[in-house]
Amino acid sequence: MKLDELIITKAIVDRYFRKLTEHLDLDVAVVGGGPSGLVAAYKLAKAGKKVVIYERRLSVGGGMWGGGMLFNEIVIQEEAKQILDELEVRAFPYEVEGYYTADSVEAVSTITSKTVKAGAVIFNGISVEDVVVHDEGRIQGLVVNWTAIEMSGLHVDPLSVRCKYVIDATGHDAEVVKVVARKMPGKLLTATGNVEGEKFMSADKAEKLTIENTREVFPGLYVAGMAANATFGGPRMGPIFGGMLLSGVKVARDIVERL
Ligand code: 48F
Repeated sequence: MKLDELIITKAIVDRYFRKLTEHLDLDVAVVGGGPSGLVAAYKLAKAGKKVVIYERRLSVGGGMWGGGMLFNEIVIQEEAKQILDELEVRAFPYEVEGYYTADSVEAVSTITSKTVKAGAVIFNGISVEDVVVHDEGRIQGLVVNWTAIEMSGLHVDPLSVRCKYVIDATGHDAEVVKVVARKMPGKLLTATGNVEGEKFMSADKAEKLTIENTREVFPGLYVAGMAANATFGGPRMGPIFGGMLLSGVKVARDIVERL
C-alpha cells in the first residue's frame, strides 16, 4: 500500500470536524478530565447521555498520574473500592484494613479507556474560559478556545457550545465557578454567595466533605472533585482518591435524575 499525505490529512480533518459538529449541543459538558471529571463522564455516558470532557492539557488524568509527590501509587479507601472494581482498575489491599493502593498510571489509563468506550467524547487541548448565560438565570453553555491560543496570548475570539448542564471538575482552581462569581458576585449557592476557598489538609474530613459539596452551585452548574471543596470551603486531602471517584459518581447520578 502506497501512502498519501493528503489522504492522511483529509482523514484527520474530516473525522475531527465531524466529531466536533456532532458534539456542539450536549446534555452535559464536563470541564476538566481529572479523576472526578472522568468518572462523571463515564457514568453519564453509561446512562446514555451525550457528554463531552474539555481538557486543557494534552492528557487527561489531572493530578492522578503522579500519585503523591511523584510516587506513582494512589490510595483508595474501602468506600470507593466498588467503583474501582466496576472500572476494572486493580486495587491491592494494604496492610491496614480498609486501605487499598493502585498504580496511578493504570488507574488513569483504564478509567480513561472505560470513559471513552462508554461513549463520552474527550476534546483535549481545549480550555474553557467562560460560560453562556442568556438571561442571567441559568448557564446554557460553555465558551471554549484552544489552549495553544490561551498560552500564546494571541487575541483570538473563542467559540461556544450548548449544554443542559456543566460540571466544573477543574480541581483546586474551580475555574468555571470563579468566572461565574466574578461576573455575578454574590449569586453562588454557597454560604456567602461567593467562592468559599479551599481549607488546610485534613484527609478524613475532606474526603467526606467532597461528596457533600458535590452539588449545584449556580443554576445549571455543578461542582465535582476538588472544585467542590474549593467552592464550598472544604479542606484538601492529598493523594487519596476515593472522594474524587465517588464525587464523579454522585454528580452524574444527580444530573441524570434531572435530565
Ligand atoms: O486537578 P484534577 O485532577 O481534578 P479532580 O478531579 O482531582 C483532584 C486530584 O487530582 C488531587 C486531589 C485529590 O486527591 O487533591 O488534586 O478534582 O484535574 C483537573 C483537570 O482540569 C483541567 C486540568 O488540566 C486538569 O486536568 N482544567 C483545569 N481548568 C480547566 C481545565 C479549564 N479551564 N478548561 C479545561 N480544563
